[in-house]
Amino acid sequence: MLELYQAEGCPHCAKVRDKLSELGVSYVSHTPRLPGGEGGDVVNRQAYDELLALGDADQIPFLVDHDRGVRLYESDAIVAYLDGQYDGSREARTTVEVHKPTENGLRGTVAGVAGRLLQVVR
Ligand SMILES: N[C@@H](CCC(=O)N[C@@H](CS)C(=O)NCC(=O)O)C(=O)O
Repeated sequence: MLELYQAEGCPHCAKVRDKLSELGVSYVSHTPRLPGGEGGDVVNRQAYDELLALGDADQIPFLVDHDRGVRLYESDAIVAYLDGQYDGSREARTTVEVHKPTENGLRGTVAGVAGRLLQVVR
């Protein structure tokens, strides 16, 4: 199951929603807060607390892929990840490279796009 923390009016989130629609992938949407560079008003306290607990930043979009144990920020990285993992018409070409854990947790890159990969469980 995929869960997306996002907001209407956030152009980065729209890119991810568009990709999910294009691929026909179902997902659960959460709107923790309104969009905005400095962070908009919290509109769903539970979703907001989840975002902070599952991620490491108050930033949207944020994708959680429960089936693959992946948590990811950065819209371009999320789009590349979805293309690689969920486009059945293409070869799965996303490679997940996990670097050494740092004090900030696991860091990595997805499909060559700088993203922040928080967890991979295989
Ligand atoms: N580079 C990020 C930018 C995302 C972004 O700026 N999101 C805004 C909401 S529209 C946000 O969460 N800003 C708060 C922050 O970055 O701390 C992406 O492409 O996902």
